[in-house]
Amino acid sequence: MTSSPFSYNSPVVSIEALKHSIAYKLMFTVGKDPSVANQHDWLNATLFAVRDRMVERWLRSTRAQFSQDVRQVYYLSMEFLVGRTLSNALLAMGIYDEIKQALDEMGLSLDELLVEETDPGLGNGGLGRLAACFLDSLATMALPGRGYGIRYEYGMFKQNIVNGQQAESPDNWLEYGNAWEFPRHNTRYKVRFGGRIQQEGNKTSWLETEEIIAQAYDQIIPGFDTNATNTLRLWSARASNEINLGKFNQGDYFAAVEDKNHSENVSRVLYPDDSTYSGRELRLRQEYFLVSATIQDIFHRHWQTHHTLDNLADKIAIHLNDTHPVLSIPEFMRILIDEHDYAWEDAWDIVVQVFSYTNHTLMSEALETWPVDMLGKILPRHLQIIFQINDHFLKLLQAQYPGDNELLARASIIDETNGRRVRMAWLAVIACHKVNGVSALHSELMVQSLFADFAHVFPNRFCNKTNGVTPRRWLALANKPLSAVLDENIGQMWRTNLSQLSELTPHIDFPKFIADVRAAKLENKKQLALYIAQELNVVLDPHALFDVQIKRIHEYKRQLLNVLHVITHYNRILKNPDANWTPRVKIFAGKAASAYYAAKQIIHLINDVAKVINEDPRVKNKLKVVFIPNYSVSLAQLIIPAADLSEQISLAGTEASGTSNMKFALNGALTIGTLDGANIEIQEHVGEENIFIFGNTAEQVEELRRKGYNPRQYYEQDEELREVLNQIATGAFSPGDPKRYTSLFDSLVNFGDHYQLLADYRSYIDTQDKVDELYQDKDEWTRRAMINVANMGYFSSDRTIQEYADEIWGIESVKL
Ligand code: 26V
Repeated sequence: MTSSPFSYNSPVVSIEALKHSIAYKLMFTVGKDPSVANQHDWLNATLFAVRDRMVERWLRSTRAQFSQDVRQVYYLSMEFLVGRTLSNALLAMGIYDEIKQALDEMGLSLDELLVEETDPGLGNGGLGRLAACFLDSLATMALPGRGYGIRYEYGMFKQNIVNGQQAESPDNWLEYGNAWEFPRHNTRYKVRFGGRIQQEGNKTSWLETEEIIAQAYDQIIPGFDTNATNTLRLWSARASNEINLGKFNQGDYFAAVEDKNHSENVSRVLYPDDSTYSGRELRLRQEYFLVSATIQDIFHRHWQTHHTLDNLADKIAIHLNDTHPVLSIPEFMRILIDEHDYAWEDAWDIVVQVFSYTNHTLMSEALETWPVDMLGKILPRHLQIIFQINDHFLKLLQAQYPGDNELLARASIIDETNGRRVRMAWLAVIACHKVNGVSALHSELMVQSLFADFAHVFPNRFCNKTNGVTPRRWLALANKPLSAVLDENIGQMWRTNLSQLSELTPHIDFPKFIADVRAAKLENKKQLALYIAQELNVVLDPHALFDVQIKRIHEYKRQLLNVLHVITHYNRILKNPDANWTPRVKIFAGKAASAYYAAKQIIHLINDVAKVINEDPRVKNKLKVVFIPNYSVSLAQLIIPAADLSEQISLAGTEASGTSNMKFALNGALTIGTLDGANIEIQEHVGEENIFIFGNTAEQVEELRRKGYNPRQYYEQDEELREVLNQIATGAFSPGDPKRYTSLFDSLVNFGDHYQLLADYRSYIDTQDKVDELYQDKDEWTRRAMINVANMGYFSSDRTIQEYADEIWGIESVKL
């Protein structure tokens, strides 16, 4: 055992014992003879061997949580994007090198096995990945918490690029089984839908419902360098009647199993659209399915230890990851009132103390509202409770602001102006004791715009919790070359205390340090170049500037602005081919929601532009453009450490926080970005000189909108911009289909340019010129990148979670 303050305790494990357990698992759990086992079998054998060791910690942790009877947080989320698990588990348990050696001695390669593991895509993007970083931090800090979500049978669709366009195919991620999950055949709850309500005196009953069974599947979330672990519990739908016996006996087998399929559809597939809220009935059923199973489970657990529900508020905190699980509020009320005879006010008191909610977007298209009729049909009792909550709240409001009927209409949970819909965010704000945004700017805008009325009524309710990312996955695991350099200079403890990165500061002046960091970056770039050569058949110069924008494709994120820069740069190279160009590689990745036409057009354009530029012999290695298909957590782990430049160019006021901005800076990329989301706080931490900020501020964006923004004016006045837009409009990049991008051109020049690309274009281009110039001085570039790294400590999700624990949930670490 080591006890140095600069390194972690490493467990004593024998390589022989590891080899033995892997071979044992291959035979007795996978059921294969070593002579015929394939890579996947060996992966599973390794994984089971590792899992066994995690289980010991898991049982100990769970026992400690129970016996210490501490307050618990339950994190409810429709999405968890946990990424691949094996490598993270090895790192958490401190046996990475040992397993590598054991496999090596068995003639196997850990690196090859690791990429065999399926990356579960149970989320869309930022919100789901944040949930996964939070689970990692909770476990690492021994905070008692559990994640609850849905075990979708199909995750986020797979993206292929066919003739430059996105094509989607289903992600059957469970096809070859999932060795990490523990099916809990005895942890099942009935989830009911439909039916009617019956009132008898004070007693309300919900009758004649249809039923589905929710079955639990557990996954261990290991903490890093600790015995503490937590649990992620995902629900899967089972039919309550396996087969319809009536129909079966009539000989109609298919009709008999049809109902079963229908019920099980509830957990079939993740909704892959995070830009527009769809209002589909199946989505509402999914949300209630998560909520109902979870709240029943929480009550069940609580009852087992306390035999009363009176002390719920002392013992549990429930957190809502956006409004998606907000039906847990009326569900919680329903169980207390209808099943445990609580008075309405007493139940409400508990609710307000227990629940809290995070808002992740201000964009009106993404805010959930459900038609009153639909909610009433599927969840009649819940709708009734929502009306009661609304009445209760509006009475208070009326007392406080008598006669202000407009305020009452605006603040009502029921939106009467829009065909009678239930505003889920309003319900969350009214019922939760804390509501937080995810960056300083976002939290400020949240109380100034979306929730302005509520901020007056509940001044202490709103707060900010700036997002963070886990340094275990996003630095230690993803970037081994840089981690080694950090370890050598400041020790290893940054993994659990990221502010220690500040100790790098004095090292930044040493040429050897800068050279080591540069060598690490080059190694990462070569790895990525290898992947791109193999997958896309495009050869990259690893010495070129790797300029990366990877995230969901959305108009507000402005991938199109990046494309305008690509074309501008291309035109300049053609006009002056012999100038001293900084070689650049423009890298894009991201999925577009399948029905989001404009986003799909952007993908098509990127690929069209890439084809023209990459095939133009005049450009050679000065500029390359690649679109990497099927963006995922594991691809992010490959791409981010290889980036020199991170593109964070959303229109100011639209990106709630961003989290990849943090991952890039932590991995030694410089940011080019707007003053939006967490970019602002990154700038505050790394210093203005060490980040490329451009464009209008959120205030200027608003002002421009107020005064009447006219994009055509920019088009007419900026010759270089005009040329680029004309090329797109006239088919310079789509010669076989010259009209392909006329509507895209129109949306920018003639139809208002909603995200103000043209207004920020000149400032963006000029800033990109500064990027080129700085990259010519490699040492200075690396120096600034390392100043970024040294100042990223604040953006650890450990810091974020500590703030949630102290200021929202009131939970403390378990003693182990
Ligand atoms: C909305 C919807 C609408 C209904 C259908 C399914 C669905 C799924 C997700 C969403 C919300 C998307 C919100 C989101 O992911 N926001 C991102 O959250 C990140 C973590 O806080 C933050 O860094 C990003 O800036 C923000 O866009």
